[in-house]
Amino acid sequence: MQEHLGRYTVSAGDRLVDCTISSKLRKNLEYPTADPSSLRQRVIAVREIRSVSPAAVGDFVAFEDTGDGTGMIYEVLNRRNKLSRRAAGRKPLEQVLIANLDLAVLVFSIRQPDLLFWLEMLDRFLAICELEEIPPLICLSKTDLAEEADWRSIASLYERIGYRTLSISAAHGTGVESVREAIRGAVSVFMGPSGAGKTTLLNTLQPGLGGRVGEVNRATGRGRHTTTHAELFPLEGGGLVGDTPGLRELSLWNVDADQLHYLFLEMRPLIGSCRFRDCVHAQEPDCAVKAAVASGQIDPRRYDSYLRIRERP
Ligand SMILES: Nc1nc2c(ncn2[C@@H]2O[C@H](COP(=O)(O)OP(=O)(O)OP(=O)(O)O)[C@@H](O)[C@H]2O)c(=O)[nH]1
Ligand SMILES: [Mg+2]
Ligand SMILES: [Zn+2]
Repeated sequence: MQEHLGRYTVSAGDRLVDCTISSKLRKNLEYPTADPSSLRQRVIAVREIRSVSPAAVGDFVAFEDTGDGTGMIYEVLNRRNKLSRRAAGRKPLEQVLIANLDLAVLVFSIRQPDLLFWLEMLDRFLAICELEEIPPLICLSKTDLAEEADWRSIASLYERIGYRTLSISAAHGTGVESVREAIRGAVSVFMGPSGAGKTTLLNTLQPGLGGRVGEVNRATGRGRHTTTHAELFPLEGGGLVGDTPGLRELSLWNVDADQLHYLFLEMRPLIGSCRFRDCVHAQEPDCAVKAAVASGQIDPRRYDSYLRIRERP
C-alpha cells in the first residue's frame, strides 16, 4: 500500500525544520500530554494538503529535533480553533485546513468567477467561522470588473447581518489598505473559490506573500487551482498570513443539522419563537424564521443556503 507521508515545515525560533510525523500520531488522534521540556512551535507549511493528516498549518507541535534541519513531530497541541471540512472521498474524514486562526479572510470575486455561484460557499465558511469562533472578514474582490450596483446589495446584506465586508480590487489597488490593516499582527488565512484573487491580493499586500497567480479560464470563468498548498508567511509589521488553494466545495464537518440555525447569525434571535420548540424552520407551521423570510427581515438566499446546508452539510 502506498502512503503519502506529509512533510511539515516547522518554524522554531529563527530556524525552519523539515519534519515528518510520528507513525503514532498518524494512527492515533489522541495525543499524549506534552513533555514540558519539548519545543512548542507552529507548523507553517503542509506540503501534501490532500492527505488527511493529524497536523495542520497553524498547529503548535512538539517535535524531536535531530539538529540537522530535520525532525519528527510527536505531538499536536490543543487547537484554539480550526477551519476544517469533510475530506473528499467516501470515508468521513476530517481535513483541517488551518488551525489557531485570529481571522479568516474570505475572498470572493464579484466577476470571474461570478459571486452569485459561490454565495452558498461563503455562507458555509461563515457557518464554520461561527462554530469555531473565528472572526471572518469578507472581501468582495475584482470590483474593477463590475458596477457598484452589482455587488452593493450583497455587501450590505452581509454587513446588516454583522459581518465586516470590504470591496477591493487588487488590480486598481482599491481597498487593499483596509485589508492590510485588518490582518496586521494577526494570524490569518485567505480562503475562497479558485480564481477569486487570493494570491494576487496577497502579492499586492506584500510582494512574495502569495505564490503563483493563475489565469482564470475565460470560457468557464473558473480558476485552475494555481495555489496547491497552504503556507503561512510572516507579515511586515507583525502577524502571519496564509494563502490556500481555492476550494471547489466545502462540506461542513462536525455540524449538527439541528444546531445549524445557531450558525446563521440573523436566525439566532428568532430561535425559540417558533410554535414547535424543536423547529428546524423547514416544513413546520408557525415558524418564526420563515415568517422573517416572508417579511424580508431574513434574506431568502441566506435561508436557502441554510436549507441546503441542512440537507447536505
Ligand atoms: N480584473 C481583476 N483581475 C484580478 C484581480 N485580482 C486577481 N485577478 C486575476 O484573477 C486571476 C486569478 O487570480 P489568483 O490570485 O491566482 O486567484 P486565487 O484565488 O489565488 O486562485 P487559486 O490559487 O486557484 O485558488 C488572475 O488572472 C488574476 O490576474 C483584480 O482585482 N481585478
Ligand atoms: Mg492562489
Ligand atoms: Zn422555525
